[in-house]
Amino acid sequence: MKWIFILCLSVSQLIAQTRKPNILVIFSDDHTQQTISAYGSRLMQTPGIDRIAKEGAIFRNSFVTNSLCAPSRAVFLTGKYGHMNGLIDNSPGRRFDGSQQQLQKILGQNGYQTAWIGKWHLQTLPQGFDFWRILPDQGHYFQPDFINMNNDTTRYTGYVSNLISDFSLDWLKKRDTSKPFFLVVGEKATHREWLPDVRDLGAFDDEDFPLPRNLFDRYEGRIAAQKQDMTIDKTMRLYDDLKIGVDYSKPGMYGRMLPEEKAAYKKYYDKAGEEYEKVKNDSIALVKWKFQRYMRDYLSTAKGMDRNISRILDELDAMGLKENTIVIYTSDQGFYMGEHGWFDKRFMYEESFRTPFVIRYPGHIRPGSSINEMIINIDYAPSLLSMAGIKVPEDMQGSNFAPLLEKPGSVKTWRDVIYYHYYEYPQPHRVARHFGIRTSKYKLIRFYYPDQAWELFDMENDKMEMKNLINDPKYRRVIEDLKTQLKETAAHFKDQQALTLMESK
Ligand code: SGN
Ligand code: CA
Repeated sequence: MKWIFILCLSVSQLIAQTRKPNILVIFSDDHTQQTISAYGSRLMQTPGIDRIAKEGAIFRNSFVTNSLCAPSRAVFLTGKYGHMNGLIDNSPGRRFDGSQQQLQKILGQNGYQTAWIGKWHLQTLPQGFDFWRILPDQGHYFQPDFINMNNDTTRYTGYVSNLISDFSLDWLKKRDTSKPFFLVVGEKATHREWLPDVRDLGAFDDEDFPLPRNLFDRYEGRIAAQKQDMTIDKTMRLYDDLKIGVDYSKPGMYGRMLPEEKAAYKKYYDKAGEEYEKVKNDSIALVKWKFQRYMRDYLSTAKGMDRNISRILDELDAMGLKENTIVIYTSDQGFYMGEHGWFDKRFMYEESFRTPFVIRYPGHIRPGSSINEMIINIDYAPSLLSMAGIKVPEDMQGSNFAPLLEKPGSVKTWRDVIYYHYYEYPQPHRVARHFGIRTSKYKLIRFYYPDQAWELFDMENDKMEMKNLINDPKYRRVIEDLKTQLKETAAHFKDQQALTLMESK
């Protein structure tokens, strides 16, 4: 196994020491690579995100440590796995310890002005930012409340993606221009229940989306997949998710809409309700119909967010900030768009294990760069610190990926194993606890609660992860070797719980 040793200062670090770059991170929620045209998606066009990739770089193999919202945000800010930063799941009562070392605090100590605006989800209030305005918990799409720094909660009129951009641009315009900035724009889109902006309703009505080949997966040989509760068929809700039969006079997410928004929604989804009546007694037709509706809502929500990303880029460039600003678009994790019959995330299978990551830094990253090395969200904090010429604390667990950007293909010592650990069980989707590794060729997963099970996938020949090879004698040597690597990797990242579990069996 190879680990990375960067001994000398890179070019970007030397430059950063003279003039520190601004850093703008657009951090969305549940927005997955399969729906982004820069990643080859044919489902929709995402010109805003694609522009960052075109003018900078796209990481084709970008992963998370734990495919869940709050844990992912904690990883971003600390550069550490959940078992080290203390936040392993979203469960009520689990609170992020904001007093610990975090990216924004280190940047602040090095002259940066820092802000987080939008979805936050870490339960405790942000610490170490000069400014924040956050959605409480998951937040709402229409007329959302935001918590302000004086701890008051205010309801704002508007659609969440537009408001988050308004607040972010406003902060940028009013910031102290004598300092470099670090701004995180925390998007709520594309989180469940996928409520599009009114102007995007019907944007995909002419499309007939291709069904994923494993939409009707029967989960043979994969016990955790058999027992989950996140299918389009059984888990997706008619009222809340598919917007059928909605009573707009009731309080809640629909009740927050303005009268004209309610009218537009009612008109649009009444038509969907008529379609539902035609398919509701045919179980196969019903799943296919729900899949199409889910795609339309999710992609329409993504469309509104992507338009806002274009808007933020336009304004940033118009403010003369293009040259000296690192712009990143990423999400807290990926998502299932019907693959395995699912929505949601959590599993170490590709669709939710991956997350988009594109980065622009004119003059430092060659436009149109495409990076194949495997990065993981523990890398974000150390990489940003390095690019800003700031020493990376030794206890951060990620690696600096800046050298990959300077001369794509020239770094010979990058990691060849990605480590994952997911904890949240049983609520809300009954996905068993598991940890594992992925190499370029294989994925080994150990499920440990409530059931004990191992899974092995050949990632070159079974990209959809349908065939668990763990009991195939042909792979005995491969499995032994991967188990050794899994132990070494868990030890490297100090995951004592995983090590103990492997010792017990
Ligand atoms: C809510 C959703 C779940 C989702 C979690 C976590 N249910 O509980 O479907 O998995 O959030 O999402 S909902 O009925 O409230 O929509 S995360 O992105 O915050 O991790
Ligand atoms: Ca999320």
